[in-house]
Amino acid sequence: MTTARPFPPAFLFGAATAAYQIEGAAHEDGRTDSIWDVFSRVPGAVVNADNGDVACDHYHRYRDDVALMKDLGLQTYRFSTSWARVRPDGGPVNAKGIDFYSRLVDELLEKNILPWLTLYHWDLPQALEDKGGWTNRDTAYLFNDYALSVHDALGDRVKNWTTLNEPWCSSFLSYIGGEHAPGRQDPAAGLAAGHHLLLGHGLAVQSLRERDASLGLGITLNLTVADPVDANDPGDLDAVRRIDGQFNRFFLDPIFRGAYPADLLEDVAGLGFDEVVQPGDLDIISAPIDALGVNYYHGELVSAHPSAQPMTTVAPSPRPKRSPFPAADGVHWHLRDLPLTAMNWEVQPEGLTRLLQRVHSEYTDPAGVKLYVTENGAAYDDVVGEDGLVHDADRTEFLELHLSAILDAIELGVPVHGYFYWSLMDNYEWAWGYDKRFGIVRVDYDTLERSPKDSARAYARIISGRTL
Ligand code: IFM
Repeated sequence: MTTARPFPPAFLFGAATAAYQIEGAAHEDGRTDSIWDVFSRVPGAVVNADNGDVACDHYHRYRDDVALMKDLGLQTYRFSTSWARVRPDGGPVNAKGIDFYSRLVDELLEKNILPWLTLYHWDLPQALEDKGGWTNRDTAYLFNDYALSVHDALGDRVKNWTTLNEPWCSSFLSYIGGEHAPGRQDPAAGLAAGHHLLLGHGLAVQSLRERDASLGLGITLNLTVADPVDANDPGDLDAVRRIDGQFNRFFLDPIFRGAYPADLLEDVAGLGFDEVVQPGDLDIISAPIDALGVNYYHGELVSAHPSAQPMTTVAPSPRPKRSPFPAADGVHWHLRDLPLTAMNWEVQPEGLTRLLQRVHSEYTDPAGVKLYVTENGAAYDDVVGEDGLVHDADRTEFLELHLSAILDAIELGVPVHGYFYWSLMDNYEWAWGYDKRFGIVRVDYDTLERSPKDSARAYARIISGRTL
């Protein structure tokens, strides 16, 4: 008989979404194009040429969605605000746009659900991209202005603020890999974007802190755990170093240590990065934070040598797996003998335990920063049964395995403070359009009807029992 494993009394259970992926209402109440509206119209950029014009229509259905969260027993809800809705074209504040978030927050609080707000989940106003986007240093300062205007309206009710979601994606994947908006393919631009995103983060942390010392401020990173195919092969170890460098240390080191890693700077020498980083920037970027959000989906098994087996590829996009980072040419991904999700991502829960241990000991513990898992989830090819419901045993197992991996980390002395399943509902999965379903709630894209899957019921039981 296995004994039930309790979660710590203050552990928060939640679910996450992002503005462009669920809101729809892309042309309503003054909202103007973001880079995703424009990128999704580029032929071939997105599977089925899908876009977020309607998405899950959360903009009009948010009350029902919050009621659903309440039914599931969620304690917290992680969502993002859309810059293009709040400050269309990056210009003055749009009262109707910000009012939507104000109503959403009221609804959450009324249902006793803690709002966990992310300011930037990849939807830069296109008008700012036209001026260089994140390659333009000014964008960092405009991000700070935008953060303050969201705080003007919601600061009395929202206490947990995340500046950026996964800046690896909004810099390297977007400006070097070309796989996400704005679809550029320029290594120097990607590095500049990465730095300016971090600068915007630091500026916003400083000014929000100055406004209200009681806020919980943080950032969410998509971190990974990289392992070598052969731990005795120097080439494989170097592949690990480079992958760890671009996903983890490029972001963690400036935030927690006020410096970019020396080995990465060497790797990218000649790309003008030293001119991008201005004196004083790293002091801003390393402004103390309260919370680090870790998004974990899978780890990486890497080598300097191609895999002997034909690879199904562990692809973060509809294109073959390769690293957008300039210093990662020649890194090869290998697959372990692990189950795959519909994204072809390996199900590797123990990687989450190791990642949390490492981040805790090297970064968050010394800085006194709280650690949360702000995203983790799986896409599967859901089937609607004759009863009209989705019996997604695979997703339930994924959820339980990863919650168990978090409990393992907690038992090993890593204080993890909460978990947000990605995602509350099926939604617009970027370059995959609506093809990949991560939700614990099914969305019928014809009727926009929501129906909780078995995994939602399983999560609700875990939350109410606070044990696994
Ligand atoms: O859907 C995305 C989300 O926007 C950011 N993190 C990963 C998720 C799944 O790919």
